[in-house]
Amino acid sequence: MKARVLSGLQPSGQLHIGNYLGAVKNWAEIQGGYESIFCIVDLHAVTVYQEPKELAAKIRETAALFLAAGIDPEQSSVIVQSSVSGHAELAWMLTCVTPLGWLQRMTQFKAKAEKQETIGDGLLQYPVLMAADILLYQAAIVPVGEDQSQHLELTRDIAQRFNSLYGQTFVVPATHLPIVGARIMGLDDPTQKMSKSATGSGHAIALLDDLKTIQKKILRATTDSQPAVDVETMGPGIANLLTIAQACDSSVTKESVNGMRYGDFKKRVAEAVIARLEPIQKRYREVTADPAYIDGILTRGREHVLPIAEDTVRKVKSAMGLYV
Ligand code: AQP
Repeated sequence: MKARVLSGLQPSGQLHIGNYLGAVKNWAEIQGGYESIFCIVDLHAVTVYQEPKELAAKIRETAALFLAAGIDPEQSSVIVQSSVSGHAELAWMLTCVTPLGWLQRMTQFKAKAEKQETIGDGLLQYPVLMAADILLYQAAIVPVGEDQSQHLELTRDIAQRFNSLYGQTFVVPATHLPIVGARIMGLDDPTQKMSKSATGSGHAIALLDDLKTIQKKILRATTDSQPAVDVETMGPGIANLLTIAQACDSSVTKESVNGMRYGDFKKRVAEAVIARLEPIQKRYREVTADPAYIDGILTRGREHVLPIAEDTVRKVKSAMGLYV
């Protein structure tokens, strides 16, 4: 039997090249070797306010982008988190075994809480829900970008704590990071992670940006004031662009760009990114031409995973002595 892989992405904001290179590209590459489940985590998205109509549309857009970026519905289940009630149900049971201090230490909570006027409880509970997403399917491997490593560590801690309190119940999952592209930085500020929620038109390359806009954003990306690439001494801006190019096109090497003038180097980066995103955008247009197709994939995914989720919830309830 194949080991199970699970990962997810929030249907909020514009999916960007960091989400793709850090997560979805990796999912597409490994999906065949595992029993793969990829989840549109809409319950996570509502930890901050989402306009309801926009959220509903984003869920389908995200599913279409998964497919366009190489997730094969014949090999993987694509699901919407809120369509399987076990995610929320298990999250409550895990909340009850999670010490508050573990959640308050999460760096993403601290960073996001700083930006909110009022901090919803959901923002604090977010990593417990993420643990539930993973443990619900007894996933062995979780491919994510580096920013999620701390949440994965917490998932392991919660699983182990539950197992030691109530007996062996959960598989303790391992993190799987991409070799190149685990942390893509903002184009406008290469010291900050590229992020959907960051504002500023020059910050991120959205997967659906038109090709001219992509080129413009890359040509305007912040760098230091050296005239040419020096791979020994390059600053964070050039290093980030090089990572993006290498993750998009494996023929881009340090040697092949060393000594290039910044203008030419940026053109090479844009070429690599456009060559990677153009077929994804074409496929996206094909996939979205038939909305019923997307809904069919999501229904099929749900039907496939539901028995797994129900089995785990039953086991957890039984282990805790709840009414089964
Ligand atoms: N900059 C990044 N580089 C590499 N990987 C990244 N990921 C996110 N940003 C980068 C990975 O994308 C997956 C899905 O992320 P998410 O939608 O759950 O939310 P996030 O991690 O919080 O991503 P964002 O884009 O920064 O969204 P906001 O601004 O809403 O918080 C994860 O595997 C993540 O590691």
